[in-house]
Amino acid sequence: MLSLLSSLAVTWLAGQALAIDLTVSKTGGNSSSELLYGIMFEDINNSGDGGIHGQLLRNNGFQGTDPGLTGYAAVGDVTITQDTSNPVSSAITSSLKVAVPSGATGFVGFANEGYEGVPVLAQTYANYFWMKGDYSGTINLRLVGNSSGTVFADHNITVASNASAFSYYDTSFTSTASTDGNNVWQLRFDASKVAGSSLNFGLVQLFPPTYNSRYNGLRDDVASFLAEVKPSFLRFPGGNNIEGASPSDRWKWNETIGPVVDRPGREGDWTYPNTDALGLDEYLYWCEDMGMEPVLAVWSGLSLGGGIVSGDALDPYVDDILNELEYVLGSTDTTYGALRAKNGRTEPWDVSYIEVGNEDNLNSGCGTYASRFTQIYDAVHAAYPDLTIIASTTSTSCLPSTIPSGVITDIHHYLTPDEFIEEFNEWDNWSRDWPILVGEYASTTGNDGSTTYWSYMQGSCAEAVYMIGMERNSDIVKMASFAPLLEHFDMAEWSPDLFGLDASPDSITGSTSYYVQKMFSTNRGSTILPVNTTADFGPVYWVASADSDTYYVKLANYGSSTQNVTVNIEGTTSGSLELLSGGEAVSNYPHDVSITTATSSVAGSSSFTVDLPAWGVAVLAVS
Ligand SMILES: *[C@@H]1O[C@H](CO)[C@@H](O)[C@H](O)[C@H]1NC(C)=O
Ligand SMILES: *[C@@H]1O[C@H](CO)[C@@H](O)[C@H](O)[C@H]1NC(C)=O
Ligand SMILES: *[C@@H]1O[C@H](CO)[C@@H](O)[C@H](O)[C@H]1NC(C)=O
Ligand SMILES: *[C@@H]1O[C@H](CO)[C@@H](O)[C@H](O)[C@H]1NC(C)=O
Ligand SMILES: *[C@@H]1O[C@H](CO)[C@@H](O)[C@H](O)[C@H]1NC(C)=O
Ligand SMILES: *[C@@H]1O[C@H](CO)[C@@H](O)[C@H](O)[C@H]1NC(C)=O
Ligand SMILES: *[C@@H]1O[C@H](CO)[C@@H](O)[C@H](O)[C@H]1NC(C)=O
Ligand SMILES: *[C@@H]1O[C@H](CO)[C@@H](O)[C@H](O)[C@H]1NC(C)=O
Ligand SMILES: CC(=O)N[C@H]1CO[C@H](CO)[C@@H](O)[C@@H]1O
Repeated sequence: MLSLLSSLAVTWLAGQALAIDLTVSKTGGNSSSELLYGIMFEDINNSGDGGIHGQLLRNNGFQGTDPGLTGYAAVGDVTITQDTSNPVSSAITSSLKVAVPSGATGFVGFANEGYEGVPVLAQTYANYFWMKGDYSGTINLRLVGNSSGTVFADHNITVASNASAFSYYDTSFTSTASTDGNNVWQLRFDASKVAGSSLNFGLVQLFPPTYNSRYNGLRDDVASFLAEVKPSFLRFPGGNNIEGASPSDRWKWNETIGPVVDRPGREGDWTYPNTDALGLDEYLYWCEDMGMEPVLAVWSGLSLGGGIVSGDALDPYVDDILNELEYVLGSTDTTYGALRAKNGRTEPWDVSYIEVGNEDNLNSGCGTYASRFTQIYDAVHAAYPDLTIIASTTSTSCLPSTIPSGVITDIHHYLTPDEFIEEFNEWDNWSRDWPILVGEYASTTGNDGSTTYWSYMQGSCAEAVYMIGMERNSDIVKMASFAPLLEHFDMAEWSPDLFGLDASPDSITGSTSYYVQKMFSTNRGSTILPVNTTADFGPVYWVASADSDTYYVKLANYGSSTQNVTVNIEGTTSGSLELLSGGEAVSNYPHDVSITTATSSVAGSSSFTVDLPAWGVAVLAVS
C-alpha cells in the first residue's frame, strides 16, 4: 500500500505532448443505467450459511442429505446423538439428544464449532435454542477457545423445561474478543439433575450484531463491507442454487419464509445443506436495507441434475410462481399477501424485476427454454404487466423467435483476462432495443488456462476493461454483477470470489476485483459522455460520464508499461483520483491484503495528467 502510494503521481502538465490525450465532451452522449453495477448472490462456498447470514452455529437443524453430528461435540461425560424421534417441528425433524450417565455431577452438555470455528469478538450475541426434557435450573452458555480453553463469554439463564414439548429460550450476552477463529459455543447444564436420563436440544442459533439490527439478519461486519460497494441491485437466490439436483430439490420460496423453525432447509446445489434461514423475506430486507433493486429469480423448469419440466407439466410450477409473486407483491387481502403480513411484512415488497431461471442455455435446457419462458412470461405478464422480465440467456437459438418488448436477456462470462479484452466491444453494435443483464462475470483463469485461486491485477484490470465497455453502452447494458460474491475461506468450492472471510478476527478480505467493483460503482455519472481523441483503445481503455457538474473518467491500462494519460474537461479545477495498481500477478489473499484503492487529491485547470501504472485501474472524479 505504501509503495503503491509513492508510485502514484498526478500532476497538471499543461501543454506537454503526451501519448494519450482525451477530451471529454460536455454535451451529447447516452444516459447510463442507474442500476448498472450490482451484485449476484447464491449460497455457494458457504456464502450464505457461514457467510453473510448472521447465524453462526452449524448443522443446527440437521438439514441436508446426511447431516450426522457435523459441528457438534460432547462436553463432559455425556453421549450425544441425532434424535429423529424428537423433532423440534414438522420442518426441523431432528434434535440433539444429550444422554447423561447415572451418578454424573458438574456441568456437562455439548459444543458447536460453527463454520470452521465461531467468530468471537467483543460484542453482544443473541442466542436462541429449544429444549425438551424435565429440567429446572441453570443453563450455562459459553464461547470458549477450542484449544486454549479460554472462556470469552459465560452466561447463565434459568429454565424450566419438561418432557412433553419443546420449550423455546431466547437470551443475549456479551463477549470479550478471541485472537483467533478457533472457538466453539457451548451449552451446559447441571448433570446431577439429569443423571441416568437425557435432554434434547434443537435449532440452536447464535447471532452477532446484525445489519440494520434485523432479527434473523445478516452479519453486520460482512454486510457493511459489501455495502461499501454501493451495489444497485441484488440478483438472487441463484444461480445454479435455484435449480436443484432434481425438480423436487429446487429452491422453494414457500419453504424459506416464516419462523425459521418452520423452514425445512434443503440440500443445496453446491453439495452442502442450506438452512434457508436466509430466505425470501430476508433477501428482500437485505435489498431494502442496502438500497438495492431486487432481481428475483424464479424456477423455470430446469434442474441442474438434468430433469426438465416443460409443457403442461410446467403448469403447477407456473402457478407456484404466481403464488410467490402474490406473496411478494399482493395486498393483504390476498391469500399469500396475508401470509406475508402474518410473517411480519404488511407492505408489499418493491420488486420490479423477475428472472426466469438460470443459464437455461446450459444443462440441456436450450431446446425447451423458448416454450418454458413463454409459458411463464405470459402468465406473469398478464398478472403483473409492470414487471420487467429477464430471460436467463442471450442465445437466440434458445429464446422465442420474437422476444417480447422490454424483456432483458442475461449473459454470463467466466473468461481469461485476454478474452475479456476481446469482449470489450461486445455491446458496441448491439441492437439499441435489446437490453442486457450481464448477470455473472469474472476472470477465472490465467491466459495460459491456469486456475485463478484469488483475483490478481491482470484479471481484475481485464474485468475493468470489460466494465468500461459495458458502461460505454449502458443505454442497453442495464445491469452487471460479478460472481460469485463471497466465500468462506475454509469451505469454498469455487474461486475466485469477490470477497471472503473465516472465523478469525479481521478476516474479511476484498480481492483486487472487489476494489475494482467498488471504484466503478461508487463513481457513477448519469450520462455517458463522448470522448474526443486520436488514440485507439488498447492498452488504455476509458469511459467518461457526468452527474450534474462532476465528471468521472474511468481508465484501465491492460499493458505492462506505465501510460501517461491527459484528460481535458473544460472548466474543471479539482477532484480526486482513485487508483488500484500492483504488478500483473499481484493479488490479495485471505488475511493478506497487499492492494487497496489509493485516493489522492488532484488540481488542474481543465486538464489533468495521470501516470497510469501497468495493469492499473483508475477513476478521476473532477468538477
Ligand atoms: C469533438 O470533436 C468534434 C468533431 O471534431 C468537435 O466538433 C467537437 O467540438 C469536439 N469536442 C470537444 C469537447 O473537443
Ligand atoms: C449511444 O451509444 C451508441 C452505441 O455506442 C452510439 O452509437 C451513439 O452514438 C450514442 N449516442 C450518443 C448520443 O452518443
Ligand atoms: C476443536 O477441537 C476438536 C478436538 O481437538 C477438533 O476436532 C475440532 O476440529 C476443533 N474445532 C475447531 C473449530 O477448530
Ligand atoms: C453459572 O452458574 C453456575 C452454577 O450455579 C455457577 O457456578 C457459575 O459461576 C455461574 N456463572 C456465571 C457467569 O454467573
Ligand atoms: C411443557 O412445556 C411446554 C413448552 O414450554 C409448555 O407449553 C407446557 O405447558 C409445559 N407442560 C407442563 C406440564 O408444564
Ligand atoms: C411448497 O410448495 C410446493 C409446491 O410448489 C409444495 O409441494 C410444498 O409442499 C410446499 N411446502 C410447504 C411447506 O407448504
Ligand atoms: C461494429 O460496427 C462497425 C461498423 O460497422 C465495425 O467496424 C466494427 O467492427 C463492429 N464492431 C464489432 C465489435 O462488431
Ligand atoms: C466453492 O464452491 C464450488 C462450487 O461448489 C466448488 O467447486 C469449490 O470446490 C468450492 N471451493 C472450495 C475451496 O471448496
Ligand atoms: C508528463 C508525464 O507525466 N510524464 C511521465 C510519463 O510517464 C513516465 C513513466 O512512464 C514518467 O517518467 C513521466 O514523468
